[in-house]
Amino acid sequence: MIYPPEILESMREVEATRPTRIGKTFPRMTPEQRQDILKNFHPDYIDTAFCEVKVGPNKGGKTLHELAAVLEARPRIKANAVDLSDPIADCDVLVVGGGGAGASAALLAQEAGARTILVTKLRFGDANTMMAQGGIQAADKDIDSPDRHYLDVIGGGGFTNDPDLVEALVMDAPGVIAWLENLGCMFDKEPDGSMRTIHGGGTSRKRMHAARDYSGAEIMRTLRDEVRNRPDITVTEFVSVIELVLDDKGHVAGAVVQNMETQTMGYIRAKAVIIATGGSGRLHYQGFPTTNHYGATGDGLVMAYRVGAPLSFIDTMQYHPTGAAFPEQILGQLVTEKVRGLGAQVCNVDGEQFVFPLETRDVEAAAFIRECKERGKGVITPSAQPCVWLDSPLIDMIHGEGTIARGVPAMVRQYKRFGIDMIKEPILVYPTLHYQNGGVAIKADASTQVSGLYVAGEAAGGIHGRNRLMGNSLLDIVVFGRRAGHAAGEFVKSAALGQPTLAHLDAWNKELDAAGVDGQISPVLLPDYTRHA
Ligand code: MEZ
Repeated sequence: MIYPPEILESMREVEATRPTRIGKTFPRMTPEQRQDILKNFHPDYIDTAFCEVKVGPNKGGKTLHELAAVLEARPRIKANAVDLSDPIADCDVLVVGGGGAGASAALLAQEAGARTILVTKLRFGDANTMMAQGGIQAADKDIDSPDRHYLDVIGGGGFTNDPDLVEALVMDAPGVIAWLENLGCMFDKEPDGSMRTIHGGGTSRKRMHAARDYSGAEIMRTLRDEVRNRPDITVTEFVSVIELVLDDKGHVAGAVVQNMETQTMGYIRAKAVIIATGGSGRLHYQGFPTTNHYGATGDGLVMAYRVGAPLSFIDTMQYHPTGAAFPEQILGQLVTEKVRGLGAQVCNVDGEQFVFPLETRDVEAAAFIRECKERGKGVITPSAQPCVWLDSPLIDMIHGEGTIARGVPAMVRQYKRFGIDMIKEPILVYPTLHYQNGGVAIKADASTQVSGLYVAGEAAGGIHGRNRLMGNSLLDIVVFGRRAGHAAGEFVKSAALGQPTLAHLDAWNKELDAAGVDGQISPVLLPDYTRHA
């Protein structure tokens, strides 16, 4: 028990109301209430956080200042910096990124017969995939169907999603679960051997499949083992892609890579490139802490944008309602939605419920912000962080002793390190930057407007519209990773490369000059947390 006295006082209120709250969940909002709370309290609606894009395919559109800064930035290299006549490696398909989307893409590209190289700027598996806890959605039970899943995804996305992408997502989902299981992924099962599934925010059926609360790590382990077991896929770690190379006809022709340790650069020639570089939480939009891994700096968006690929939904980010708010050492880290899926309620400083625990993430996060900022009913931590209670002890009271320990063991351990026993004590949470809703615009085969360029996973945009539901990210990385790998593998069978060139960098610099933009340098590669005087 490490809560300071003023917080303990509020915790006693939560304990006092707990018996009266069992079986009495706060009602869901009406569609009108949802719209209202989003417009007034969701960070996506803070006008001053956004600006107009000045250059590139999205010119005239709107994005967050932090993303504009990296999109409208100068390249790391000049067009003549690398000898493109002497590649350091040659392949059919180059996969950029070592998370679940990249691994899935590499597997399918290899199965299509493509000579495949996967490069990743950190270790293979250092990715947001690894950080995803609560589960992966798939309508693979009799009580459910892909069309129900489809409606949930579209409703969760505010009816803005690209319908073709959603169709691909939900139709492939049952097959993806079977594929992963076949590769050795250990999903939670009921005693009769059937899949154990629970609800997530915005789901109309229990279709969240999990591996305890380390679902992403289990999926990543499975995919990484499979890639490693196929010797004809080359995996190179600690090598970042810093620019895409085109040929003289405008097709993608590989990439310039940089060794993260020695800084030496080289050209990898490829007939197709799959960007699977993940999200950009480490840009800390609007000053939010993040659940994202250390390398989530939006590099793929930057490089695809520079070769002319339009981006979609770059004016919306996902703030996961339950980021850890206390203790300070874990500020912003993920407290999985599974905790609410198992029955934990959300309470204010007086121990009162104020929101249905499984509203869609955008609405749930906005409700937390309203409770703290407008109603003044948040708890304030010693570091002045407003937050609300997540009443985790309810779970064992509803489902029986041992449910929390079995369901979210990693989370229990995380809090125990700081002297908090979430089985017996509630925990403090506040929205944290979790997911990049948008990204490079793709078609259902993960292709883009640039010939030979494919994008999968969090770097792609359109699947989730303006808000993603829990468990659809672990799903989309595999669905679109597989689709990208397959499509790129087929594409390269008839692709013929022309002369490789980086001339687009000169054109890009001229466009920046003409727009009067003298930006920073990107891709960022790694966040800079050093203090500058
Ligand atoms: O899909 C996600 O973002 C996810 C599984 C997160 C979580 O709350 O566990």
